[in-house]
Amino acid sequence: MFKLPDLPYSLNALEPYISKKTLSYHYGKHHKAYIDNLNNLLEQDTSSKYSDKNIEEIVADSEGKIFNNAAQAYNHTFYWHCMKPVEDNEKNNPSDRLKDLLEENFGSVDDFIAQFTEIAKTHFGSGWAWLLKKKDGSIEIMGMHDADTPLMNGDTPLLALDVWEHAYYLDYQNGRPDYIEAFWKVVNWDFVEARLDGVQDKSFMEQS
Ligand code: MN3
Repeated sequence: MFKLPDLPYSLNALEPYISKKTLSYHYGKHHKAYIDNLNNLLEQDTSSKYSDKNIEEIVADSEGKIFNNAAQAYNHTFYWHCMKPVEDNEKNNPSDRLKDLLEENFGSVDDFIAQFTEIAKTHFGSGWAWLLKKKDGSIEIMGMHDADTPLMNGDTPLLALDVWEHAYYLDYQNGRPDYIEAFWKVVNWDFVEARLDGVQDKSFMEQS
C-alpha cells in the first residue's frame, strides 16, 4: 500500500501564483485518487508481481490502469517538489552548475524557459512538460501525454509541469499560458539540480 506523501509545503505556500483552493483539489482530491486507485488495483492484482516493487519500478514495468495510476501518483509527487514556497524563493535563480548546463543545452536560462514554456503551452490535451536526462546523459525537453513519464523509457526526470486542465482551471480557467508564467515564479531550481545527481527525497512514495 502506498500512502499519499505529504506536500513539501503548506496549501497556501504558492499563493498568489497557485491558490490554496487549487492545491486543495489537486493534491487532496486528484493526487489522492491516483494513490487510492493504485492501492485498490494492486490489491486486486492476483499476479502479485508488484508486491515488493517501489513506485518507480511499478511505473517502469506496468501498463493499462496500474500504469496510469502509478505514473500519475509518481508524477504528482515529483511536480510538488518542482515548486517551492514564494517566501523561500526570493532569488529564484538556478545555481551556477545548473545555469551552465542550461546554457550549454539551450543557449541561456531564459532560452530554456522559453522553449519549455512553448512545449507546455502547445501540448495538445492532458499531459506533462518534462525536462529529462536521457540514459546517454543528454538533456531534453519533452511533452508527454496523459500519465506518461520519463521513467517509462528509463530516463531521469529533472523538472515536471502538469498541464492537465485540473492543474490551473480554478485559478486561470483556460489560460494555460498564465499558469505557466506563474509556475516560473515558484519553480524549485534546487530540486532540479539535486535530480542531476539522482537525489530524491526518501519520502517520495512511502509504502506502509
Ligand atoms: Mn494533475
